[in-house]
Amino acid sequence: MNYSGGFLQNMYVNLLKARMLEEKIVELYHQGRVPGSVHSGVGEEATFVGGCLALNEDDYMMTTHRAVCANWTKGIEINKIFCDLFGKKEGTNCGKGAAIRICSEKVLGMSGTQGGVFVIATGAALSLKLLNKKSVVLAFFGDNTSNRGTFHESLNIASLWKLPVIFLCDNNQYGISINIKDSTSVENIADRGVAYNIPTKIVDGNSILAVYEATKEAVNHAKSGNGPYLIEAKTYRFRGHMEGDQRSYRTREEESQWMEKCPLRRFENKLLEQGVITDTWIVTEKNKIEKEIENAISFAENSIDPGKEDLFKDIYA
Ligand SMILES: Cc1ncc(C[n+]2csc(CCOP(=O)(O)OP(=O)(O)O)c2C)c(N)n1
Ligand SMILES: [Mg+2]
Repeated sequence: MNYSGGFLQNMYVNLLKARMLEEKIVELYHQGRVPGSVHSGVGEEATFVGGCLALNEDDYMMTTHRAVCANWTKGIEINKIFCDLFGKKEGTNCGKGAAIRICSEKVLGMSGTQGGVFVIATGAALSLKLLNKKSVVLAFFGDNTSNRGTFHESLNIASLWKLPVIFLCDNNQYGISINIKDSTSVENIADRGVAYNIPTKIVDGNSILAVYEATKEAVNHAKSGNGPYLIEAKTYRFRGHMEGDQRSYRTREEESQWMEKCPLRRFENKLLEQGVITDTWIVTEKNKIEKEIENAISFAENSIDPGKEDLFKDIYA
């Protein structure tokens, strides 16, 4: 497909923002400034950002513990993202849910138990259908989470009822320390869609354009009333399952082979070759993003913690 220079520049800026945010979170964690744990998405940004950019403003998204950057792409203010990361009252979850419960009207967050995403996203898609709304729900999930029963139940009912939900798997090859080959009965997560009569697509998860185009196709499919779609984006997490993980279950060679396919570097080189961006332009954009991130960090670090009075607020019972 042919895209305008402006479109590609915007896509690049979103990808760069995602990388800089993910790297900053890791840096802050190792300085002891992020309470709780960090599951870095460095290396997988093309999947998260590419999927998100294929949505319209009125579409919904559900993230994973590794897709913090997608919240920024989907329009949540960076100040609020850092407030959530630091457990501050002005966060989207009032400082009570850390990174995994960042949410907005259009971001339905994630479920702390792996696999909750499928049922929540399918339920949200059911309500969209009943309310006759033309929006879709994009649900990100990890490869190993497709081994949960909720995946199978949700794909079945979503297909039967033709619900507007897109299941987008970031297949980073691992579930904590287990390689997918040792945990999963199929070679491709996408193969599982066949059992539920759901169209599928496997894409290079380190190519932002490939993920964007597949998700656009899935969005059009769902919005035309044809029901769900399953996309598998093959990618890799550059860091451990969580910060502190020594990665003794895989080799440094395997890691460097994947780092050669860095999604940011690849897209950047392509756009430089095409003359869509220049080195000076990149430096200017990086400086702008760096400032935006630093301002958000100081905003969040100077914000107040939730009080005792907030403890029982926003609880559904
Ligand atoms: C029901 C449930 N079981 C186990 C866990 C612990 N857990 C957190 S992340 C994770 C790995 C998930 O792997 P994958 O879906 O591939 O996502 P990735 O971490 O690779 O992004 C597990 C087992 C959990 N949160 N919920
Ligand atoms: Mg995984």
